[in-house]
Parts: sequence; structure tokens; C-alpha cells
Amino acid sequence: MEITGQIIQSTGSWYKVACEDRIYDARLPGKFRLKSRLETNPIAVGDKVSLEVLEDETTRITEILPRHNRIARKATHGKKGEHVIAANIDTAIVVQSVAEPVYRTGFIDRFLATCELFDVSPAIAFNKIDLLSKKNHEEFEYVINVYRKLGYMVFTCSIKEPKTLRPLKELLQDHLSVFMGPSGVGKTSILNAIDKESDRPVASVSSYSNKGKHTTTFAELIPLHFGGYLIDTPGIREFGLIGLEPDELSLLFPDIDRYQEECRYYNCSHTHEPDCAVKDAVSNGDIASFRYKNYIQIYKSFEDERR
Ligand SMILES: Nc1nc2c(ncn2[C@@H]2O[C@H](COP(=O)(O)OP(=O)(O)OP(=O)(O)O)[C@@H](O)[C@H]2O)c(=O)[nH]1
Ligand SMILES: [Mg+2]
Ligand SMILES: [Zn+2]
Repeated sequence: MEITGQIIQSTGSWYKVACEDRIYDARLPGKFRLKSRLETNPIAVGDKVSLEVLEDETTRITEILPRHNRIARKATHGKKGEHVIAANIDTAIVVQSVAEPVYRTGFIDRFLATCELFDVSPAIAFNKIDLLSKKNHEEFEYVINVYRKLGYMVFTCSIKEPKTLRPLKELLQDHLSVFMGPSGVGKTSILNAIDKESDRPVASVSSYSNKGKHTTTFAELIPLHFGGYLIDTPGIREFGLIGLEPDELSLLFPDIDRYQEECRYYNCSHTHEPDCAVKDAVSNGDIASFRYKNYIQIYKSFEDERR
């Protein structure tokens, strides 16, 4: 019997596939691994597949159906290529927290550039606003305004104040979304708070390092009781932007790309050249200096990779 379904969990060579009648545990034949040399994982959560169910209930994936999109990051542990986090998604949401652990714009900017690259609609959620101190308030407001002015959707919320979750819930409703971010920022806690039928494990962040404990260990596609699906993913330390040529990077930073034509050199990298309109825009505050700093850092990492 041949049926189709959607991958809701992947734990290596076994996949959980949701079909119309039930959830199947399916195996992926080795040949699929040979075919996709550029990906560490040939199938990701959200992928649609054809399945063959044999008499003895053994289930094999026979075909991966075309994706309408995907989001991927650089493979880790010295592996080449990309690691696909999720496929067939409507919105990718990077979750950060204002404290414990404090957000990093470097992570956010790599994520946003990745969304530009894969043509995925992004959003940013800052959680734990109950922990925002007076001292940090001003800087936080500045950062969220920079992103809003760039046209990105920004949410601020706390699981301790349920009404702050409403706008995010509206975004999730009737769509397929994915949460990604560092460990301990509250991705699973937000899911549990938004969907009363979810009771997935969460854990406090380490008081010593202020980092999460990697509580969620594999990506899972979860149906939301109010409509839609959310893929909750394990926390990651760094969101590695997949390798590009260094001179392609500015195309993924709309605020920087906008000035390219005004630079003296048509191929200005905005790192060291004279008469660089980007550097001028940073000096007079038209480009946020943290965005420029993150751009330079990624640019340098691309150059290092080429050496
Ligand atoms: N003060 C405060 N704590 C929160 C909030 N949201 C989550 N937490 C706490 O943060 C800790 C980590 O939450 P998790 O939901 O496990 O974080 P996660 O992002 O899913 O982490 P991983 O699964 O490891 O990637 C838990 O102790 C939560 O109770 C919030 O809005 N405010
Ligand atoms: Mg989690
Ligand atoms: Zn320039």
C-alpha cells in the first residue's frame, strides 16, 4: 500500500510520519542519503513523503515530495554542507529572551539573513520580558525599533503574562511555523502557554552559566488545538549562516544593501574601502552599529572559510 504523509519527527534513520489515518514509524532507505550530499539530513520535519506500508506493517519512505521551501543552517561538528531544520513552512520565528540568557543580535542577524536567503518569512520573539530591568529597558527598546523599522515582525512576550502572548498566537494560528533559538529562552514554554493541550518538558536555565539545558532534543511538528502547526526545535548555540561568497552577504542585509550604489567602488565590501556609503550611514546613525558589526563578523567568517 502506498500513502502520503508529513514528517513530524526525525530521530536519525527513523521518522514519524503523520498520515490521514494514523502516525507511522518509517525507515528511510540508505540510497536517499547518497543522493543528497549537500545536506546532512535528507529529510526534515515538515517534509511530505510517500510511504510504502508492507503486510507486516514495516513502513518505508519511498519518495520525498517536492518542497515549497526549507530553512537550513550550516552543518556542525565539522560536517560539510547544510542541516535542514524544517521544510514547507510559512513563518520562521527566532526566539530570544531579554535575560537568562540575554539575547544576542548576532544570532538574530544570522537567522534573518538565512530567511532572506531561503525566501522564508521571518519573525522575532523576545520572551521573558518580565525579567527586563529598568537599566536594560532603553537599549532593548532601541534594538526592537531597529528591527521594526527594517520591516521585520517583532513580538515581546512573557509566559508569566498570558495576554502578551496573544499577538504571537494569532501569527501561529492556521499556519505552519517553526521556533528556533538558543537553549533556555523559552521556546517550549511558549508553546505550552499558548496551547493548553501541550505539556512538553521545559527546564530551568543553569544558574551558573545562564544557559539552557538542551531540554528539547529533537525537532517535532505539533498540531495546535486552535489551528495550525508549530515545529519546536532543540536549542542551538549559534545559528551558522550557510557559506556564501563574502561579496554576496550584503544582499541579505537590506539596510546595508540599500547603500551599495552610493559607494565609490561598485564591488565595495564596506569593510575597509574609502568613500563607503555604508560606513557613512553607520557614522550618522542611519544604519544601526550593531547590525554593521554583525555584518563585519559574518563577512570575516566567510573569508576565513575560504582560506
Ligand atoms: N521569567 C520567565 N521565565 C521563563 C519564561 N519563559 C520560559 N521561562 C523559563 O525558562 C526556562 C527554559 O524554558 P524552556 O521552555 O525549557 O526553554 P527552551 O527554549 O525550550 O530550551 P531548549 O528546549 O533547551 O532549547 C524554564 O525554566 C522556563 O520556566 C518567561 O516568560 N519568563
Ligand atoms: Mg525546548
Ligand atoms: Zn561600501
